[in-house]
Amino acid sequence: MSENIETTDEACDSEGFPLTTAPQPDPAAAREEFLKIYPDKTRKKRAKQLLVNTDPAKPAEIGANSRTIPGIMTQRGCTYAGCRGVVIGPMHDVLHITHGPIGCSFYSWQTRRNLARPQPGQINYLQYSMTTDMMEEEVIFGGEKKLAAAIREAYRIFKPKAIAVYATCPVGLIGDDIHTVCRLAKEELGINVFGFSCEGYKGVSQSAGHHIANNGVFKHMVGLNDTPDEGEFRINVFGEYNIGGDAWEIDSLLKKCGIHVTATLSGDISYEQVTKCHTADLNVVQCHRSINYMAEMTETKYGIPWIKVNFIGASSSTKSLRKIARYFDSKKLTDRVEEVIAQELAALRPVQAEVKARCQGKTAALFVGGSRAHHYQDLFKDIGMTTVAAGYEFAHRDDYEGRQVLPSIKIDADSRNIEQLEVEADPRRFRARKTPEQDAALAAGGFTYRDYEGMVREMKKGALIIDDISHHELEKLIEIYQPDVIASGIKEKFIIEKMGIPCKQLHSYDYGGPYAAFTGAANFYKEIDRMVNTKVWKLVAPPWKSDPQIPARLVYQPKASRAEAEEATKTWKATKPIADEPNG
Ligand code: CFM
Repeated sequence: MSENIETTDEACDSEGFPLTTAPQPDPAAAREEFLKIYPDKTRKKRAKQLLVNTDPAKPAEIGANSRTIPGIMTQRGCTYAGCRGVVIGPMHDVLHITHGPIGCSFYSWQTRRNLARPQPGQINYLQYSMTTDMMEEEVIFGGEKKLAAAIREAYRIFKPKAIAVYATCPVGLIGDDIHTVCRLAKEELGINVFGFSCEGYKGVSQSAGHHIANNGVFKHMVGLNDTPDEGEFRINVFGEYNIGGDAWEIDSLLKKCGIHVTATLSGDISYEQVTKCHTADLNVVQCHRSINYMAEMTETKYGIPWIKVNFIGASSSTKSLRKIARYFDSKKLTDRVEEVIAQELAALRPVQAEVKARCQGKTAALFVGGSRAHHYQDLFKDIGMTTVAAGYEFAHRDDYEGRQVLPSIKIDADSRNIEQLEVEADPRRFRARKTPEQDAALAAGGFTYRDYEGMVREMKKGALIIDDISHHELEKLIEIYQPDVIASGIKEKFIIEKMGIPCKQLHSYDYGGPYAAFTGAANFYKEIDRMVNTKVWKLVAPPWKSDPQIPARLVYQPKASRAEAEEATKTWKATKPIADEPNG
């Protein structure tokens, strides 16, 4: 049985990618064009992060997870964002307190759209944004007392089961000992209180925050409750954060198949569910980047194996369901999974066919986070669109090239900065989920564990792979490639749209979604159809198109001498402010 929803398609090239309607530029020449503006040192570094996919079967080494060069406009966020905002933030009945100035807390307050629908009797703190609101006085004299008071106050008002405290940049700089404050609060209040040293500067991006969060959740929450859920085929869905309700789609799909989700980490999850996730029998990993640490640690300590899945796109969801069924090796489950796949595809096919007729041959470029730039390519492929360029903001080499490169990744000072927990098998609770014979039988049937192959192998030959793309490169990409849609985030969105290309935000989904599973796929198809087939973007005329003076004033002069630069500033001051220009 085929895993693809379209098996034969004459509109595809020899690699199976949809043929593009418009002829595509030479990628090597485009790459040169992107790089040529940079000074030598910068160009050398960016060249390692900007590659042409010359041989998808043998991905070239990419300079991922390295520091962004100052002066380059990056898409990245900070370590605090990766810890508080991404991995732990969605836990809806853990009370999150940011120890820091007010802005860190404000900007991590619900901007990510990880939705929660607490069960009866559960509480949802996600609407709240709690902070110690550090001021000058605390930065000078220390903020530990204020933090202890904030924990007490929060406890008095809310009586939560658990409080998590997050350190921001100034906390690390002045050396507040949040862990001792948390330990004392835990003793005093009799609830679980723990801290995260996730200062924004701790790593090169939010990726460091994921690792810190995984460590903390593993140390302070996982394993506290040994009572397993009832239900057969118990799994955890790791690396799914319920953006726009995605986890709910995945949950209900799995439920239809008879698969029980003990915990989704951490989309719409309660404290209680996290504490018992070690009782499940399989971990399925959706976002490898943000949670591979947890998958590895729970396997070592408790014996739960993990597999990579992807519930984004119809073909990928189909493959993932079949893989889970193969693992459990139950005829009942396999039959049920096939029934569900057939039903879901029957409902989806008419939508897919209708949209595909209008989108076939169009192109997309994706620059998002550490997993979606890969996963969403399948959704575009479902509707006949090809990804001509893609990159992650902060992923590591394994997310591009596959986990087989892990042993060859050099640990630099920035990575060494993040604690690597020493984990051992739990003498009492480690339980191998399969016998060696069962594992051998699975392997003989082609089943693989811990099997993330990375993004590059699944991309078209000649596609551009761009890590931590800069605004300059993005603008050049638009000029040269003119993709029909770009999927990225809010920081790029309006630049892209001003250049006449629709932008689909893949972080918060622009208030759309869900896009996961078959039901979500239908939403995505329709959304992309609407975006790439509207004429509105082509009708947008930026002012510089009708006023030739504007580009002359704004153009960047990299080789200008000091005197020339000063002269240019005078001219700038002498001209009228842009706001007064007639709007072309
Ligand atoms: Fe994983 Fe995510 Fe992503 Fe991510 Fe993120 Fe996100 Fe993302 Mo924004 S955990 S790596 S740190 S799939 S918030 S839900 S969309 S950058 S691609």
